[in-house]
Amino acid sequence: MTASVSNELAKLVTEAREKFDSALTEDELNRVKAGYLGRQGAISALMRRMKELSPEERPAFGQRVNAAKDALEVALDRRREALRRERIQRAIESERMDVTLPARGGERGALHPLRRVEQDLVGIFRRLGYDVAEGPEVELDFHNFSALNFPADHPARDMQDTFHLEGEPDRLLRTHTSSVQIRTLLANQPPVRIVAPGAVYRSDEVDMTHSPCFHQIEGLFVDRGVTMAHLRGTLEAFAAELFGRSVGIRLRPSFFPFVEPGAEVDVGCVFCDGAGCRVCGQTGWIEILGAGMVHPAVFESVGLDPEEWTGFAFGMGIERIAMLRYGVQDIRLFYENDLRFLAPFA
Ligand code: 2NM
Repeated sequence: MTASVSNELAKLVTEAREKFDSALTEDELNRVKAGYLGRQGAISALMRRMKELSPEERPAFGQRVNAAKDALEVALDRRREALRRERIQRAIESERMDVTLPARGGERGALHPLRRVEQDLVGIFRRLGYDVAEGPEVELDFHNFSALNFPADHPARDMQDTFHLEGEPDRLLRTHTSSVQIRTLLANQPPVRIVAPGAVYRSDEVDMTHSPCFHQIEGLFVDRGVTMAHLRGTLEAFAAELFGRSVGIRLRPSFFPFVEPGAEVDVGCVFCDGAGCRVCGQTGWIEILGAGMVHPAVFESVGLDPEEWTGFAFGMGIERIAMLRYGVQDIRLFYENDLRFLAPFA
């Protein structure tokens, strides 16, 4: 009896080990384990047959069964660990990815064409030695008009032309970035060389070339002994950089309250080389900016002596430059965020 039960035990251990080793998954291994080591398993069944043994034989048999159980647990653990490693290895293989591949899907963002032109213009002036200055879009009347020599009855100060803040007679949306020039002159002793890019607001009717919010970049150079010749040289250098080659410029007398003399500045048409075409309206010239020598009254309103200090200033619309550069006919396209328009700039 002892011998046959012992034999069975040995056979059982051998057979269980084989089955453990041939289990292909951790689930299968658990099922196989239950068949041997579970309550209803073969080892428990063998234990129940202990009563067939004589009392003297039982302790030794019990020990052998326990030893067999321990051996099976060890075999089980080993196989379980092997299966776990295989599972992880398979996951590593099947989920392997090349993190250096470019991302799929999604669209790449790009600078808005107005921002790109703004950055290019700022870049040109930085290389000419200018710093960039910024100021608030909601301004005081003083910075936007009074200090710039706009008389009290100037039409730009009318509600019709400028956005005023309700119930705040002194506050408005800046109509040009000249307000930043004033702030800079109030805060810094000359020499001052700055450009002020940014959004400005005018109560215009919207059409192909006008928008109530548009963008400007204005420049200011103040030092002792600054002349119109410096202005002209600066604008020639700027135009050459902007169009990538030397282009003629032309100054036509014009009026701005904050300069004297003032000028509108044209560049030789880069589309027809001055011969006359649709872009330049057959004139051979394209107007791109306004400029002039800083008015003595402006110096006085920021506490600088106009006998000591001189300067020039200029300003241009970023939309206008972008429309020329990219051949855009309608300013509204810049504000609609229609990707059919924007994507080609990316
Ligand atoms: C322009 C045209 C002419 C200008 C003048 C000043 C300041 F503050 F110095 F007086 N800032 N910007 C100026 C002069 C701007 O834009 C068409």
